[in-house]
Amino acid sequence: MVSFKKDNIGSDSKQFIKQDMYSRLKRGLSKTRDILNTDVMELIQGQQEINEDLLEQFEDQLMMADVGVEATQYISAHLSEALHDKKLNSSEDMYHALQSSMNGILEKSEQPLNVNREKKPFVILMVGINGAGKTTTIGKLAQQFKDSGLNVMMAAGDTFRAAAVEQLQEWGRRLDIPVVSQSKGADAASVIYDALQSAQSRQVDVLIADTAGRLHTQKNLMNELEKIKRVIAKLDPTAPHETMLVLDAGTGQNALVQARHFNEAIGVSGITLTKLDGTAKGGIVFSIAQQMKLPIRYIGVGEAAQDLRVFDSMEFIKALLSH
Ligand SMILES: Nc1nc2c(ncn2[C@@H]2O[C@H](COP(=O)(O)OP(=O)(O)OP(=O)(O)O)[C@@H](O)[C@H]2O)c(=O)[nH]1
Ligand SMILES: [Mg+2]
Repeated sequence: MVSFKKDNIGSDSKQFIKQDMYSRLKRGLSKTRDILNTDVMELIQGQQEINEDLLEQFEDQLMMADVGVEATQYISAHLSEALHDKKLNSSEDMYHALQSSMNGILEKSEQPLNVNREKKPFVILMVGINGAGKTTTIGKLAQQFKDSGLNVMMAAGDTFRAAAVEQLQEWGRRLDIPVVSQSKGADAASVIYDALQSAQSRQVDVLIADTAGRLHTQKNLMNELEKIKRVIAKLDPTAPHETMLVLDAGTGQNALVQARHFNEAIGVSGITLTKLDGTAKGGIVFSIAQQMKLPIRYIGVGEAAQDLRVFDSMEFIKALLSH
């Protein structure tokens, strides 16, 4: 197993990088934070006391940020109970109660992707609807893997969209990482099969395979993903080691529908939620965590490679509540 930390830098620099990363995360979540109007402190400061009215007002804001009915109810019940037990006497109390109820929903989904180095290669298959951020996430991941010393290869399995192959090749050039491709219109399963063969013979650590965007309702295209999985398994019965569903957080509750369909059709082992920076619907993370019970591997909070972050429940909540 590999953890992606740089150990060759001093502790001051490490602290600086950590703070910089945290402020990037905070900036990325600002639209959702605005909707939640939490700064919880601000919300509370405008009121005389923490009472049922205040909690109801907050419940509305959770719904507006796409936290979803069930997750909102869970948080509200937790806060109401604390109020009833006279445990909400200050803004600090409110902050801590909120943090702990939110963490109650998210912590189980905090399961970072561990690249097993014994697999040569460890195969990651990226799936999702059109424009979710698959190819960009592949580029960002490839960069992070490479920076941590892994030997990476990419497979241009999107043979459908014009310019999809070029988009991945551009990442390959930029990062100096090989990209296995065929011409547009080729069979996606065959491209990925070739890439896996090549990665095996070169003892590559990680192979990341792109696929064309598809709607979860398009049965024939979902069958194609199944075929890709079958073909990969011929070369390595344990592969793919990760089937990563990429979801655009901006699609809000629809992301949940996508997650259900993709999971039923092909089995998803991890989720990446992209574009949290561009949306006020960041509460969808809570819905996904509560309803899907799947690992949330990464969140995307911007365009740069370092804006793809390993999902950390408490860090996410702190950035959202801006304490
Ligand atoms: N702001 C922001 N933009 C992102 C993020 N992730 C992806 N994008 C942008 O979203 C757009 C679509 O990304 P792609 O990676 O091409 O999406 P895709 O899923 O591969 O799309 P198809 O190949 O058409 O299915 C691009 O403009 C990306 O730069 C993110 O976390 N934040
Ligand atoms: Mg793409």
